[in-house]
Amino acid sequence: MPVHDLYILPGSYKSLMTIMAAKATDTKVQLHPLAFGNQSEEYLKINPRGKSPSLILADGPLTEASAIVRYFAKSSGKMLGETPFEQAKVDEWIDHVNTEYFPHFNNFVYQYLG
Ligand SMILES: N[C@@H](CCC(=O)N[C@@H](CS)C(=O)NCC(=O)O)C(=O)O
Repeated sequence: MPVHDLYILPGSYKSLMTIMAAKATDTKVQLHPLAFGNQSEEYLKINPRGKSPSLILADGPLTEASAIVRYFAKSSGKMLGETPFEQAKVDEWIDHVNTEYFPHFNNFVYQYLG
């Protein structure tokens, strides 16, 4: 089983969800912690937006935490749901967290981080 390089920002919930999904799907990842802001030219080739997480695959880099989580589920066949309804329920929760929870969480966190 290949080991994928996963670039993360330690403590970030977007990175954390990919680490949890890797563990839940028994996907092997090698973590590469990044610092906040001002990423290297080398990293900007992986993710030109300079954000994390980013996953390195044989076909190229994959960014966006939800896409990475879905990739782990699809490539392992785990956590996907078996019926179309179960699969839609998985999407329902991912979409719910992305649209209803994370935006408010950001507002809350950035108030304190400045
Ligand atoms: N749309 C991206 C957003 C990723 C994102 O905003 N990552 C933040 C951490 S939660 C980051 O890398 N911040 C560092 C920076 O802005 O320099 C995703 O869902 O993966």
